[in-house]
Amino acid sequence: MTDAAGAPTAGERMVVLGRLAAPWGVKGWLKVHSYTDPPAAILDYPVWQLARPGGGWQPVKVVDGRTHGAGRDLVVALEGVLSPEAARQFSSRDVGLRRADLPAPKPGEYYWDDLVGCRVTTSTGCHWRPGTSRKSTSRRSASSSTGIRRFSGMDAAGPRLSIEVVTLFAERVQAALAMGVVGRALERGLVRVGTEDPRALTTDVHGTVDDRSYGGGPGMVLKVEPLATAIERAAARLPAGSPRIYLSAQGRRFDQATARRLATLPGFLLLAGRYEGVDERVLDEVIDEELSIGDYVLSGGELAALVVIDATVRLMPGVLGALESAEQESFGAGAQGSLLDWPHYTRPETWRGREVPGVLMSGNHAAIRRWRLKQALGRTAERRPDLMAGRELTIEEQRLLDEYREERKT
Ligand code: 4FV
Repeated sequence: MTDAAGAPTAGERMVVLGRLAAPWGVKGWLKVHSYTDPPAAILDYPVWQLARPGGGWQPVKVVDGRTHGAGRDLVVALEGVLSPEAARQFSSRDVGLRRADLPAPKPGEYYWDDLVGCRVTTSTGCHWRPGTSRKSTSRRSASSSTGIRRFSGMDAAGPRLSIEVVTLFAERVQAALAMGVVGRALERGLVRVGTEDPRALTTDVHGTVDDRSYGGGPGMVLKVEPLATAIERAAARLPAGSPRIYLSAQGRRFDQATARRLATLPGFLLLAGRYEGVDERVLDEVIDEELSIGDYVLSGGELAALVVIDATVRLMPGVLGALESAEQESFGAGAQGSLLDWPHYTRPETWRGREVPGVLMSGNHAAIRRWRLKQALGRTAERRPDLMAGRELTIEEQRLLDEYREERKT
């Protein structure tokens, strides 16, 4: 149902086709980040519903549009939007469609939206549950042109990265993943995260997975079985050669370089321990490496697993939207390399008498780049001299660092 203005009535099932980004050009066009496959399919719908900041949707006619560069970005002209200023009010708004306006799927084909909450088993034995219906019109089936997903067998594209987490708290891990950047990547099928609960494999009435430690001492230890079986079952759902990683304080320190390495893999397994840890023979027999997120002891490996997944998935191509980028971040691979981040500011210009540094509003991009590099160098030298050790500073960097230190004196 729609109201007089053509806006969907409250409670109407909506699907999200994409998200408007920044204004583009001088005639009021906007960039749009498309979630449909192919991305240009979003232009098949002449009237979009734009999410209102306060809730609800507003219909808007699309008068023109085309793809823009590689990937999922397009540029569009919306009816009545004729200047960058007018376009700015539409930035970062979700582009939606009434579910009822989607063409009917053919037999054996489904919309994401229709699969929410289902447990999908693909021909390759992968189990997963499609997330919330934000992106329910992804078209992946080569055979159909009606924006549909065929599940008779996982199509060639499939997730770029498959992760399995062996944990006694599978639901908590899945729930914690279903939000933000990782949540969106899951929904878009860019990454798949499966879980395997060793307790589900126990045969005794108590569901025993742990026992007291040989040699005495407090606390319990996870038994070799059903843990090893759980690890091997989960590993069987991953591409061959996927590393099996145990999260523990005894592991090698997890860092951005490791996240970058994991983001290039087709798959990996994370073992989240509990109690005092796991029987060492499991590590010897079925685990490839140990990672630690820090020199402290957690009550379980789940949080560490979530840290590893978040830091890794956001580095995957296409996960961060147009407005976000991993390129310029701390510990990045880019020019900034392993420097701490520079300070960030946004509106208002003045707050409690505190000003935004003028250079950032100067529009002088060269001066802004220098200011940010100076801040990154200065803060790293102050807070993490270990990151500066062994870093060859360029003449410009050395001059900026000296400048920073001078300014700090005054
Ligand atoms: C940990 C860490 C950690 C070990 C026993 C969970 C605990 C229990 N994982 N970095 N630090 N894990 O303390 O990654 O299994």
